[in-house]
Amino acid sequence: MITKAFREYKDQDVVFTNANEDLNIKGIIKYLAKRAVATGTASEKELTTTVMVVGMPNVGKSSLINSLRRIGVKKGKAAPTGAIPGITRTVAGTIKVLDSPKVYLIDTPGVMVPHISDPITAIKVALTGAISDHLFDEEVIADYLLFMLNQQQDHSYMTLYNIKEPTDNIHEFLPQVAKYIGALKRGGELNLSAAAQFLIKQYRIGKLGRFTLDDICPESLEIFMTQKAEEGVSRRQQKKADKLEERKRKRVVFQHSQGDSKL
Ligand SMILES: Nc1nc2c(ncn2[C@@H]2O[C@H](COP(=O)(O)OP(=O)(O)OP(=O)(O)O)[C@@H](O)[C@H]2O)c(=O)[nH]1
Ligand SMILES: [Mg+2]
Repeated sequence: MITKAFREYKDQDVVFTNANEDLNIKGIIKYLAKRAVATGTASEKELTTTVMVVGMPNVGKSSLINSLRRIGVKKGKAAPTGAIPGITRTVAGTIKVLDSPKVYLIDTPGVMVPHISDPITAIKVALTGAISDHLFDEEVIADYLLFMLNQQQDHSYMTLYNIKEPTDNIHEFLPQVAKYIGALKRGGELNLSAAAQFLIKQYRIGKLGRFTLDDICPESLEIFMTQKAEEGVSRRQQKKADKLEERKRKRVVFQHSQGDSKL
C-alpha cells in the first residue's frame, strides 16, 4: 500500500527493507549494479558506480550499507551504527558493496530539516528517534503515542501492561505503566518520565505494533508536497521582506549618522 502510494506519486522507486533481516538487500544490490557505468582507460575499462546514502538521523543508513556489504561482498561491518541519532559524524570515503560491477557507497551523517513548523510533525520525528531524546518532553511524546494507539483502536497495551480499561488520559496511563515496570524514584514515587521513555522505546522496537505515523496514500502525499512547496515560497518571501527592511533600517541609521556629523 505504501510502496504503491510512493510509486503512484511521481513514479518514485521505492523498496522496503530491513537491515536486520537482510530483507530485499539482493534487490537493492541489483538496482545499484544496473547504474554502473564504464570508467577508466580504454585498455582497462570497468563498470563502476558510487552512490551516496542520505537521510534523516537514525533511520538506518549505516545499517543498510553494512547489510548490502554483508550480502554483496561477504564482508563485515564497515559503517558504525547505533540506536541514537548522530552516530555517523563525517563522510569518510567509500565502502565497497559489490565487486563486479564495482558498487561503492558513501555513508553520510543524518540531516535534519532546519525548521519543523508543524508541532505534530515535530512530535512524530521525535517519536521515531531522529532527534536526541533529551531535546523533547518524553511525556508529551508518550501522550501522542497513546493517542495514535487509541485512534487505531489498538488496546493491546491493556494486556501488555496490565491496564484494566482503555484510556486516552496520559496522566492515568503513565502511572499504571510505571507501576507495571516498577519505575520508581528514590523515595518510592512513581517515575513517570521513565515510564514514558520505556513506552517510546517499546514503540521504536515494534512492540506496540508496526504502523506509520503519517497517513500514506497518493492523495496525502500530494497534499504534503504542495504544502511544503507553499511553505518554501512564503519563507523565501519573508526572507526577502526581512532583507528589504534591514536595508531600509541601515539607510536610516546611515542618514542619521551623516546628519549628526554635520552638527
Ligand atoms: N528493526 C530495524 N532496526 C534497524 C534497521 N536499520 C537500522 N536499525 C537500527 O536503527 C538504529 C540506527 O541505525 P543506524 O544505521 O546507525 O542509523 P543511521 O541512519 O546511520 O544514523 P545516523 O548515522 O545517526 O544518521 C540502530 O539501532 C539499528 O540497529 C532495520 O532495518 N530494522
Ligand atoms: Mg549512520
